[in-house]
Amino acid sequence: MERDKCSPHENPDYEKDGHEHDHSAPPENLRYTDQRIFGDYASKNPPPYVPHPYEHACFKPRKEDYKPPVPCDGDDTNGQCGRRNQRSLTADQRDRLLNAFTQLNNIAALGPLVDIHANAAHQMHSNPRFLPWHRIYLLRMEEMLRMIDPTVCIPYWKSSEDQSFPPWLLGFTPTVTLMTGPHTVTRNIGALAILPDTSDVDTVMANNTFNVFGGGLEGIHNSGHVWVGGSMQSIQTAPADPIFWMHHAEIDRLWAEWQSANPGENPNLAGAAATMDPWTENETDTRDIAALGYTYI
Ligand SMILES: [Cu+2]
Repeated sequence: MERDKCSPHENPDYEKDGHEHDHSAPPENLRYTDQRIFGDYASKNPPPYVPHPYEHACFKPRKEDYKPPVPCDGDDTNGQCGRRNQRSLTADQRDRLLNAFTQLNNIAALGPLVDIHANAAHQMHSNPRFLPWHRIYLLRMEEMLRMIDPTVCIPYWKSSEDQSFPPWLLGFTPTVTLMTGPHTVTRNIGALAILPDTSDVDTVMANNTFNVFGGGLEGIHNSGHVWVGGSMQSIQTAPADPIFWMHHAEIDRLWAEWQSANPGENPNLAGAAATMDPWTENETDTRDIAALGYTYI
């Protein structure tokens, strides 16, 4: 696949050829064993004991200090994970999200998930795998967050409307241990790109074939990555910043909205390219977010 690494901008083109897909084995991940989350990366030779997130979170507060979970506060999500606009989160919901994120990082479960995104073998960018692959990726992250705190769902950052970085995240710059070593999140907000606005999003949403829509939405997504800058600008480090997950939830939300308006328009993927490696889901498994267990509020 020929790509000009020097060009400062690029509009993804899903019609171009050259996204043939093979399943070469990813490097084995010796740090974590949960095959459901880490797919082929999970260690085949697990160390004698690896704490499960549930077991790890087993300190219990005194009865009078216990804060009960708040799974349903008026929204009827039919038992589904209700992903909310980050702007509407309560202080408690923000705390719970950042706490779960921090705990995942502390038990060394976050770094390996970031490392999956660093492996271009999964061909999850600049082709029709982009949306379905990241849908599963977010779901795996959400499953892990919910092992720590079952009230947490990934919020979305509607950047086309909120043209600013969520202020409550500005001071949160975790250090995540990656394959390449520790990485502390940095940002360079607004320095290198303009953040697409609602008219840009509307233009993309108006396309009615998957390839034109998908390429357009990925382009909007790319600009958001560069607008945040720093860690978010690099494919190897972006998921270490919690804004990555909220940015992708917004992209996923837009796709879900587009799917409802364009039934039957799906990514054209077959054979190995249709498997969302390192996980086992097929493209067809990614079409219905309700079946995957979440909804956008
Ligand atoms: Cu990505």
